[in-house]
Amino acid sequence: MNKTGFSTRAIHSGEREEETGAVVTPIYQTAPFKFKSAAHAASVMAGEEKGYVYSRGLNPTTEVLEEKMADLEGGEAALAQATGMAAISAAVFTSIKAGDHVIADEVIYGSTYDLFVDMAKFGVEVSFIDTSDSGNVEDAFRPNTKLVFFETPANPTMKLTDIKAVSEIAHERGAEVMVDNTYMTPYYQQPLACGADVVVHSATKYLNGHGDTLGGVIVGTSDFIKRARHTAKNIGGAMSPFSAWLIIRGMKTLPVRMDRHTENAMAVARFLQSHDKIEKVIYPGLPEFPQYDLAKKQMSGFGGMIAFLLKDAKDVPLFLDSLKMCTLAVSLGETGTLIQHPATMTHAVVPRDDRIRYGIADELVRLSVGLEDVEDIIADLGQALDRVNY
Ligand code: LCS
Repeated sequence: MNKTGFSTRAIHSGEREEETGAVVTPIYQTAPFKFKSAAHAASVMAGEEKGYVYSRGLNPTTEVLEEKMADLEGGEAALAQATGMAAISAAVFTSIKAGDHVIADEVIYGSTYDLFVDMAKFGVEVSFIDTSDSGNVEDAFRPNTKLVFFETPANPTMKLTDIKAVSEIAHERGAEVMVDNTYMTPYYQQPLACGADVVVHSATKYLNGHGDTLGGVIVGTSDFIKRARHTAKNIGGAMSPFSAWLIIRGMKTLPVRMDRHTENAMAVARFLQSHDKIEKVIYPGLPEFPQYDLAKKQMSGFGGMIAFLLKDAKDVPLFLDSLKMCTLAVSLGETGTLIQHPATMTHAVVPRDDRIRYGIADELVRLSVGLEDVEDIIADLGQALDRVNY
């Protein structure tokens, strides 16, 4: 299916001819699978032939999602996990060992940041730096650096990292590059084609798109995914077949949803930009975005995430509490517009001084622009901003 278009592949890749003629991938809601014989069991367990054994390791429904994601990201193989964090932990534990050094961007999702902070107790050193400046990446390298990890755009500040430039620096020095592609999805950005080695996702977000399940995916070479599957099987964070089924269903409409998210976000960004109570709007689709040229080079669309700063942090609670339709909730990438305050919500785990230094200001609000009529999103934001007085 590789030569067909992205939308076609989002629908058809990985899908199988079912014996029953089922057109939609069935949910194989089973923990174990029956062996044909003792000899068959021994051969499958020894890895001499492929077979399903136990859904913590491999499940036919989840496998359809894995093959679809591998194809869409342009990787050799993929592994689905119960959550984005399960996928990121399994991928990181596959990549590194005690004594290694990791370079991580300082602006990443709060739990990912926390995971890297925790790595110290396993004898792994992590340097949090600003990877948007490739020079910083070069400077942070040590002889034992094995992994460079970043999100682009970064949650929540929208800062971009040049995947190609950082991959070249890392590869010259023998390190792997892992990119969290949750914000863009493979529809808008394919990190492997830019030189990265591994892609991770929270499938909870745009891939599923409907906010009704958690999920995570790792994409990479067959060798990396084989090793990750081994690690992940022992950690135990397998994706449930029902979650896989929901995410497969969501992904069939990924391109149409992403295009509408982008169209709505562009209009909302322009509205916020023109509003006198807003200090600054950060959206990669605006020509004023500091890395607009990199955005156009590395992404084929700008997505549905916007960050903006109110003029005064003390007005954030009143603004959020005044919204009538936009939902005050963490998470992102679903049908309805979600709004949250990173300083007190998704990034509350980052110590305040570090957080401010990283640009995650107290005034910063994160908006996941949904698929509602854009006039209604703008009207709701407008009436809430009217309640804020300076
Ligand atoms: N990567 C990114 C970029 C994320 O935004 C998240 C979750 C994860 C990984 C982890 O995925 P999960 O385990 O939740 O599936 N981001 C969230 C957020 O911004 N608000 O709530 C969750």
